[in-house]
Amino acid sequence: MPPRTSLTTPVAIIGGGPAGLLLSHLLHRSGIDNTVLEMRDRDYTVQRVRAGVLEHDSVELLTEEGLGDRLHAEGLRHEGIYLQFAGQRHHIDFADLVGRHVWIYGQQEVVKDLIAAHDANNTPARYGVSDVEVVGIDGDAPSVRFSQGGEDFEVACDFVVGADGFHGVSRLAIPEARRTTFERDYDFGWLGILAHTPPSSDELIYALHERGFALLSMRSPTVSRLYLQVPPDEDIADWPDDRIWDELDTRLGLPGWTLERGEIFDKGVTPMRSFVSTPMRDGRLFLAGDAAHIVPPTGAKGLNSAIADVALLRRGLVEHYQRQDDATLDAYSETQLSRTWQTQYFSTWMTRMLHTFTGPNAEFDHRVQLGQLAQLVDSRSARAHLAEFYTGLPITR
Ligand code: FAS
Ligand code: PHB
Repeated sequence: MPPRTSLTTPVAIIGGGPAGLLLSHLLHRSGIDNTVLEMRDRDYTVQRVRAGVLEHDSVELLTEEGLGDRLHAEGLRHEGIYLQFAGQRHHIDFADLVGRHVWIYGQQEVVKDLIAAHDANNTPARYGVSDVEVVGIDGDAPSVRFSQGGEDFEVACDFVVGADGFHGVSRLAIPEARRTTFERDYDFGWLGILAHTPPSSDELIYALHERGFALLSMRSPTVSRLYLQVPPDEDIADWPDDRIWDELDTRLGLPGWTLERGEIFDKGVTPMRSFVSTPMRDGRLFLAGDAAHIVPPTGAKGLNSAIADVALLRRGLVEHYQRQDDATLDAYSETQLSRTWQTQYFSTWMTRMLHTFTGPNAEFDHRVQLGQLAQLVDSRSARAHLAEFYTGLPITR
């Protein structure tokens, strides 16, 4: 067995998704060297279709950190959303209610911008790594072992950041006895499509229909992104394009309004779950993004929560290296778990309000949902509550 090649870096980051790449970028801008280890190849990390909404503060942070040019040039700034139920569509005006807004800019684009920034700074991630193993987080000299291109490596570091998503290895490096997980699965999923057709609405439409939830979103003036609530184990093969468009028409349709159809170039079914793993720090290991928490996408919080985690981590690591002050790092898990449970609350609230549920109380529950939505439309403070959460909690950075 050839010996492992030894490397050193202050911060080893596992996962080259938005959380890992953004933290790496922020640390480099703060003069803190780091290494990103990603198991997939570069192109795969770019082509994965995921989130599409960036909160107010997420856009401010990306812009401050030199990642805003294409976002502001190609992203779509939205002042609100529509809620549709009982055959009517209602606008929730974020700008009027809370003076904040959101941007529509695909997660793929955020990852492309991050990779471009890393290339420009000559700090590319290591792609195609395997057998990643986190070692020694209890002591003050942790390391990460991995293989790449047939060679075995061990990178010694001061800190390990697990940004490797829900299916990653980092979270599992925390001994089970020191880890508690909270989860909730929903008995439905989302069938999502990307289509070459101009969006049929100027802003997102969230619809509760007796046949299930539907969402009209977009990626650009020529690409629409739409979702349908379907059973969790639905087979996409059972959904030819016409059936998808017909069902979207039924759930989103209103007299005098037309849903423009177009060529569907991507479709898939995503299960719905809520998940939190505590703590988000164990010794020299910190967790960020989906590695620690998952929300149903109804509140558009997944990517934005990952951004909030790494913004605070960067601050904590800067204070550690520049001022030998560990207060922010020591409070990281508690601070972000408090924020996480608030976003879990909002994402659950939106999911419960806008999806159809089965079971003995389904009919009663559906009318309660309609009552809740009617109250939202009638009450300015209720609309402001939604607007405050949807545009995003402040990002501490
Ligand atoms: P990610 O999962 O994006 O990145 C983790 C990275 O770690 C991946 O590149 C993975 O390859 C790598 N990795 C894993 N194991 C590794 C190992 N052992 N070694 C090295 N690397 C490893 N959010 C929304 O707001 N709206 C949406 O519509 C939406 N849709 C989604 C659809 C899907 C299918 C999924 C899974 C998520 C969706 N989300 C959505 C949430 C999504 O945006 C996530 O919150 C976001 O990707 C989180 O980013 P990261 O924490 O960086 O995790
Ligand atoms: C998306 O555009 O992919 C999207 C938008 C809003 C959501 C979820 C997904 O709540």
